[in-house]
Order: sequence, then C-alpha cells, then structure tokens
Amino acid sequence: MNGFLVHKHKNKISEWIGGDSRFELLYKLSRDGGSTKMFHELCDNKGPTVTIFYNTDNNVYGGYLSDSWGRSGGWCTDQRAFLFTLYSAGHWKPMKFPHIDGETHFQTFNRGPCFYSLNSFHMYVKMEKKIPSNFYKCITTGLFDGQRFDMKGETAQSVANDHNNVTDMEVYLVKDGLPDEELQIPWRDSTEWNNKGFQELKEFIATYEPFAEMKIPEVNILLIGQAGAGKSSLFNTFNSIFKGGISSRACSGSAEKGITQKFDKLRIHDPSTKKYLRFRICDTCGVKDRINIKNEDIGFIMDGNLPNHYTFDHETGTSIKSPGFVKEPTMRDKIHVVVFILDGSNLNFLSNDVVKKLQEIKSLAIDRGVPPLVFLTKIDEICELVRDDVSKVYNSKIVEDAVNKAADLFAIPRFHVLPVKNYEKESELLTSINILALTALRKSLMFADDFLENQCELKQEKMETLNKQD
Ligand SMILES: Nc1nc2c(ncn2[C@@H]2O[C@H](COP(=O)(O)OP(=O)(O)OP(=O)(O)O)[C@@H](O)[C@H]2O)c(=O)[nH]1
Ligand SMILES: [Mg+2]
Repeated sequence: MNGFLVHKHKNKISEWIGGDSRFELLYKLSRDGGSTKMFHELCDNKGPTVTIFYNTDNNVYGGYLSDSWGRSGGWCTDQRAFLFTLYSAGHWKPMKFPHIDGETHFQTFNRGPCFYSLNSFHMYVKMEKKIPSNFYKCITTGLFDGQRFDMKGETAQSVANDHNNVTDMEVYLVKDGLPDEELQIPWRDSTEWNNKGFQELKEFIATYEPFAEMKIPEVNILLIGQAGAGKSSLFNTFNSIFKGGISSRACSGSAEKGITQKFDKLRIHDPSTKKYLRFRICDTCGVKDRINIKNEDIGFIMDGNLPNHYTFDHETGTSIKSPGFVKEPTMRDKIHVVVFILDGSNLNFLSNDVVKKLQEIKSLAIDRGVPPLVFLTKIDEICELVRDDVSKVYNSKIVEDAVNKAADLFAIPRFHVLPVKNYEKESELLTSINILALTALRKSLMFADDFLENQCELKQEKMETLNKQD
C-alpha cells in the first residue's frame, strides 16, 4: 500500500527542510495497525522522518524530526524540528511552524510519534467504525498550543478543526534526493513521442466529423470537475495546439469561489483549414464543498436546455423561465460525452462532499447513456519524472497509481482515465504535452461518436416498432 504523499507535497516539505529529499514510507497507521510496538519496530533509529496526520475534515498536518525516533530518552530537543500544515478542509494551504525553543518531542516505548503539541497515541489506538469514514481518535492534549513552535497566528481550531480524529497517519523516512521511480516497461501503450505521432493525432482531430447519420455540425464535450482542477486550462491547451502558440481564451487561475461562473460552449479554429473543428468544449464552473452547481442544472446542461454563455445562479437554480432556456433541445444541443477533470495532485484529499457530487453527476450521465471519461490533470505536480519530461508519463509508477485511484473512485475502467498536463507556465508548445492532450481529446471524440451511434440505433428501433404498430 502506497502513502498519500505525492511530488507536490514532498516538494513543499523538502523546501522547508532545505534541499532535495526523497521520502520512503516507514509506517502507515491503517496498514500497520495502531500499536506503539509496531511504530517503534518500523521507525526507530532510522534517521530524519516526517509524520503526517490526515484528519476526518480533510485537514492534513504533521511534524518533521531530524533526529531518529526511539524508545527512551523522555523529552528531547531537536532544533531543526518543525510542525506544518498542508491542507485545510481539503484546500492546499501549506504553512511551516518552526521551532521557537524548548523540548520538541517525547521518546518512550509506549507512545507513537509525539511532538510537543502534536501527539498521536499511547500504547494502542483502535479504529472506530463510523460513517462517512472510519477513524482513529488521536490525542488532542495541548494540540497546536504554540508553546514550542511558532504557529504564526494559527490554532488547533484553524489547523485541525480542534480535533485529532484521523483516517490515517503516516511516517516517512527522509533521505537525500533521488529521482522518482521509473518503470522500464510502460504501463500503457502510446503513439511515438515525436512530431510524426503528434501530426497523426492532429490530423485525426482536424478531419474528425461527428457520426454521419446524426447530421449534427459538432459534438459537445462537457468538462466537469473540482474548482481549480484545470478545466479552462484544458480548453486553452487544445486551443494553443491548433493556434500554434500558447493562448488563453478561457479564463483560468485561482479564486476561492472558482474562476469560471458561466456555461460556455467554446469552439476551436483551425488556421490551416480556416474552419472550426467539429466539436465544442463545454466549460462550466467547478464543483466545490458548499455552494455548488445543482444537479438539476447539470441535467439541463446534459439535455441541451442551457444556452451558450449561460450564467449560473447557485441560489435559485435554473428553470424554464431562465433567460435563453432552450425548451425543445435537439441532438445538436445535447452533451455527447462527459469528461471529469480531476486534479491528480489532490486525489487523496478530495472531500467526501466533492466525491459524492461527482459520483451523482456520473449517474446523471449514465442515466442518459452519455459515456463518462476522466482526465487527470497536474500530473507534473505528482511526479518529478513527468515534470521534467512529459513523455515519461507511462513510465511513471506514481501516475499509474493515480490513474488506478481515479478509476476506483469513479468505478470506471482504468483505460477510461487519461493523464494530461496542461499548458500553465510554458511559453512555447511542446510535442510531448501536445501528444498527451490530443490523445485524451481523440478518446473523447470517439466516445461522443459511440453515444451518437447508440442514439441513432435507439431512434431506428423506435421507428421500426412504430411502423410495426401501424
Ligand atoms: N502544474 C499544473 N498546473 C495546472 C494544470 N492545469 C491547470 N493548472 C493550474 O491550475 C489553476 C486552475 O486552473 P483552471 O483551468 O482555472 O481551473 P478550472 O477547473 O477551470 O477552475 P474553475 O473555473 O475555478 O472551476 C491555474 O493556475 C492553472 O495554471 C496542470 O496540468 N499542471
Ligand atoms: Mg474554469
């Protein structure tokens, strides 16, 4: 069983420690059990470690120790120790809480990892079976009390919601930096990572036409996912590839309430043919924890009731009285494939609310016969190998694990999960990024055609039944 830390988290912790570090999972509460005997067997005298707590409210926090853990010694001082937080209620908010002075941690045989003001358990902690998630009740005495570590104004309430009930806790050994593991045999076949491979994909997409018998001008690809997962950036990535340079037509970025608030059906112009490509990318606002796009609104989108550039009203929702509401949508208005955009760097920390919402949206698609796909973004943030060279994506064990995790989360086959890396800081196009993005786009066009073909068959069957009745 792998740990939850991915490149982005390791990178931040390495930066705090100072220098490149490699992390090796020593102990995992849910895997190894909550006994201090097991913790000491796996972690004692190993060298510097980082301990991470994952609490039930999606707060992720922990502590770093440059000394080894041990069974004796009582209160000790490690001047390089620090506490930190990575996520607050599922949101990436990294903060380091450095040592001020005095003792930093307690060494004894009958405690798990014990920092001054961040303690785990005495002797034994058992798993409590609760809905929505099982948890381990860790110690809260003096939790983040700011006596030994500078909390920079943060408190037990702001960091951990005033409790230490964790779904898991992990201890990693911190070693000097080495690159992430590279698989010799790729976990998925791919086109060749060269200009020829890219041109073939581009040609496929440039000449794509929707399933002929449906007689629609273009297919509609709906992008849906967490706020900030990279939906608008994905459109920009596709657009940049055909434009031949980095472009930013759909607004992307970061904001608490999400950047995109409208429903836009965006087209891409191909300057080589001076024509629009035969699909529209339907960009929506992101799924969040509280204020959220309503399921009825998603249903309206899928059924083709919402006009282009529709602005959502999360309080009142949409009705047939909403401006521009399409009362009698035809096949050309409908969504033909739904693509869930998941932030690969955040997969282990998705809140239950967001997962539930995304699963509900998947059911809405399945009910309508619309095929779902998952695109996993920000893979450069989870794997160093991919960050340095995107063409290594299928040789990355970390990306393979993330793809498997997303497939499990959505209960879909893993070949329906496609990793992508959006243009975000690059100033020029890169063949490897283009190939990965167009591979994903080609798959969504093929899925859209499957949907159209199924609809066509259903229509024909209906006609035949009617003819028989006549
Ligand atoms: N490193 C990296 N950053 C990315 C990637 N995709 C998107 N981003 C960044 O993530 C942030 C959010 O991207 P957006 O495209 O605005 O996300 P969105 O899903 O449209 O967000 P909302 O409209 O708010 O729902 C931006 O700062 C992007 O630059 C990626 O593949 N890798
Ligand atoms: Mg957006």
